[in-house]
Amino acid sequence: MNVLEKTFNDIRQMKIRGAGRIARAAVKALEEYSLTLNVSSREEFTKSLENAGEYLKSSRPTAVSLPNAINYVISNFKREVLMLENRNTWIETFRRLCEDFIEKSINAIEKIGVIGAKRIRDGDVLLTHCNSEAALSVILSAHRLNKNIKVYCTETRPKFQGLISASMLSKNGVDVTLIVDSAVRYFMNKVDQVIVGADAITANGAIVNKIGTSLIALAAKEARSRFMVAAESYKISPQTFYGDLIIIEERSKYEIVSKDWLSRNKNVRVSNPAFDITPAEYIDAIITEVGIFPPQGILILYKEMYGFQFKDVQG
Ligand code: RUB
Repeated sequence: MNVLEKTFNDIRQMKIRGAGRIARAAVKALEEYSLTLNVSSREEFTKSLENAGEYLKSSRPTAVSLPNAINYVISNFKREVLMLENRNTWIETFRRLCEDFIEKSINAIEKIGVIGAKRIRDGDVLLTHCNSEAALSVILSAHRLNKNIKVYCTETRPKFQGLISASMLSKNGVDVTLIVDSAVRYFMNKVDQVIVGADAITANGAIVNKIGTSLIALAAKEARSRFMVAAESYKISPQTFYGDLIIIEERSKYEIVSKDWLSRNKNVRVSNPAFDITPAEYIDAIITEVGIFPPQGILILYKEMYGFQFKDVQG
């Protein structure tokens, strides 16, 4: 199995998971793959990277960080490679672009922590869902500033990523309580702020995150608790401005029930969407590496950072 197949399988089987980690793993795989390419023309080299990129993009459909990261390194490469004559310089340029993306995306998580921690007050009770590096960065950064915080972690059925968060926070000395997903409303009156990550941010400021997030947002709104999202700017999907929808991944029913149970209950249909959509009106703010934005301002941020140009839509 080559590096592309291994990374594809690891992402699909969720050995590598979480939107940021998926993006970095895919870029690293592309970088390693580029070193193995034995081609003599720029065009062939670029085409091979594009094909490999499309293959990796198809590993999981929802996290926009994955296509955005791949498009970012390949489109920058295509711009730079026009000036380069020999194979070694193409490889070196692509390697630099990949490493640059990986470094920037790790720094972004740090920065989100620094910025987001300012919004957490001493004595705050927080709630987080699933396992998001960006959300945990905010919580841990507040903890390091000696803010006295308590955190509820949902277990996050069916894959229990909440246990990873609870364990990580607790190992870092944070006061953590693990709860089942359906207990969220029961505890919400005690919660000052919910903080979650995102797999995608749409042009109208909605976020796509682990299934159950939108229900938590609903409970937070009812209880007047703040609902904060921590996400790197490369999770914004400009394509949603033109009407494209984020595809919600449907995962195996066997993540929920055993084969044995299903064989005894043949008429029961099982549905297992992995993500849901929280509309902008349920979100107080989106914490990014460059600052805190109201969800409705997200396209302006994207335009400013990535030079997004409105294009003419062809029929
Ligand atoms: C993970 C999940 C995370 C986001 C953000 O889902 O929904 O909240 O990916 O994570 P899964 P991060 O476990 O199915 O990949 O902030 O680490 O990018």
